[in-house]
Amino acid sequence: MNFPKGFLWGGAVAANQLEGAWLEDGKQPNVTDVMVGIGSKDPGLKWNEETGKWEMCLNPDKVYLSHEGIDFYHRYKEDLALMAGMGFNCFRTSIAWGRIFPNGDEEEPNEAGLKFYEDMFDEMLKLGMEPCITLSHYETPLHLLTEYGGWSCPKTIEFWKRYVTTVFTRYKGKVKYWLTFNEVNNLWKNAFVAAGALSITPEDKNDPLAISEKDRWQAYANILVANAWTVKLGHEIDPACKVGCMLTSSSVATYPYNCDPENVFGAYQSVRLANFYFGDPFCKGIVPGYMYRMWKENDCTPHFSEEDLQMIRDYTVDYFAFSYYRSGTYDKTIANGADTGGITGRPNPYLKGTSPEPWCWPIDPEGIRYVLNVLYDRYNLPLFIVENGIGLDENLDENHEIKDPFRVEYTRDHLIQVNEAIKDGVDVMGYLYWGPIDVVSAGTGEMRKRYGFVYVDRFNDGHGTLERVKKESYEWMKKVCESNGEYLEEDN
Ligand code: BGP
Repeated sequence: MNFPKGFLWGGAVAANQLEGAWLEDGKQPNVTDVMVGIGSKDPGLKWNEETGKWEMCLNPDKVYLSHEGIDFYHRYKEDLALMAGMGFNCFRTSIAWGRIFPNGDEEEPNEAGLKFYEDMFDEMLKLGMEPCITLSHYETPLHLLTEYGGWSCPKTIEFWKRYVTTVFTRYKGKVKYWLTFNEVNNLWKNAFVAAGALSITPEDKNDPLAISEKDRWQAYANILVANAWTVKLGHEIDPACKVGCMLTSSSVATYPYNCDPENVFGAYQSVRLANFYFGDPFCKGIVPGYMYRMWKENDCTPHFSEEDLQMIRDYTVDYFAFSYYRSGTYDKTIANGADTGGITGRPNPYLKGTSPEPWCWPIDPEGIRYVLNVLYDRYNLPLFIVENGIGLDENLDENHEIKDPFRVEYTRDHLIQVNEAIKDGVDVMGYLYWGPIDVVSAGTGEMRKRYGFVYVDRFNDGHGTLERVKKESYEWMKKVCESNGEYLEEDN
């Protein structure tokens, strides 16, 4: 195989999907705390006529599994040891911004939060795993939204600069790989979660998700500026660290459904409006013309000052990190759909799905080779796969075990295509499997959609012992990581 020496092998999770302790040690609610899953249409917010603001109002009939997660907050040493036991040399998680600045606009940070992550990163390093840390994984402090409108308000840039300066300084020398905004390119369809944006002068006081296009695209502009500041501050505070962007890039594998020129251009345009519209500013320092055209035609052009545009030009990212789960198709005759896996569209007759479940995604290993080549050709930056994995409805068998050959097949087939991309000349930094331990699903807010090489005993209704059990795939992944991928040759 062709995996370079020093290739990063590991797994990825997110604070809001596994830590739990949602209000412990000073933390205040963030965006995901008021949602059962990021796809839910009714966040736990209600308009208060008295104060003239949105306020948290959770639905008593719903189970917010993320509030307890898998109790990683108290069990992370045990869990990180399980991860290192697979030969991981890298582990990705996020810092919950609301543990460091609970409401987001405080002058001083919360020491308990800073200490928690310092101990966690030290534990990773002790176990031989490089921390790869996401600064915001859908975890914008809720107060920034209800008080200011979140990212649609330029004040949030200043709060963000204070947050990243604090963590870059505190974790200098510990964290080499930083990621800015997880899958921020979901902004086009989910500004509330992806961009932490909320209208504080709502037209519809019954729908917190209703946001004007003007506010949506001003959030986009503010995030581009904040991303540039993150690169600048990261390099000034810790010259040894690398700052990358993180986009969902299943959408790059959007295939024209047939050779109708309108489907060919339509598929290409779909990729630009779902992925490159962030990749181009983050990696090339330009706000693309196809965005100005779209804004003009819809009368929602955001404001960029000359300083903003200069920052965006001067401070582009060091690498491009992305998630890949599946491909999609574009057919002009039907509307484009999307979920946490990426763009949907008409089902691809050449691909089979993961499972009969509603979250059944088509399996397309060649798609990851395609995405790696397209992104490398466009941006010529090191590429880091920081999410790829398969969610399955699994349960312990009578021997208290889980045999998961499907997960081995999915992961092997994708890694073999990553190897093909490396042979194509693509500079691939590493592969982090999404959900190496069962976590709360982002899209559906379920425990039932299990990704892990390690099972966690918790169920959708919230009950469970939280016991950890290695699945059969655990030993397979250990062989792959410890052999720097060579095992894939024997095992194929
Ligand atoms: C991505 C998120 C992750 C993860 C993944 C799988 O969008 O970055 O948080 O959840 O999707 O999606 P799901 O959990 O919905 O299966």
